[in-house]
Amino acid sequence: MPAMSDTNLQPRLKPTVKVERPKLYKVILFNDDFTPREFVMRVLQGEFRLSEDQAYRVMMTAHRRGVCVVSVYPRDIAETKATRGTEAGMAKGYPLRFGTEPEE
Ligand code: TYC
Repeated sequence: MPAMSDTNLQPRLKPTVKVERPKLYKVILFNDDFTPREFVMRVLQGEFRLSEDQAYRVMMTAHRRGVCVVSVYPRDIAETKATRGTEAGMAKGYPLRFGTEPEE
């Protein structure tokens, strides 16, 4: 215990507030045998704002390997974009599917 004369009676000027960086979520594109390549690219460009080049690479990676990470976002943005992408396919009768997964 410090002697009373050593005790700092000044109020702390800076409150200690800890903010954590929100966890990011991956949006995953799943391959299927029916959705046209052009349509997948259109969704990637429109909903996920990928360039034509990026959209082609992501689409072809999912086509060849089964899945591809499109991008990472905070949780609610990732979920909204995945839902909108999946619904864009449903509206045309395609089984196109996007999912989300937390980043490690
Ligand atoms: N495999 C589809 C076809 O050959 C194209 C496709 C690519 C569909 C990627 C979905 O995530 C996908 N028409």
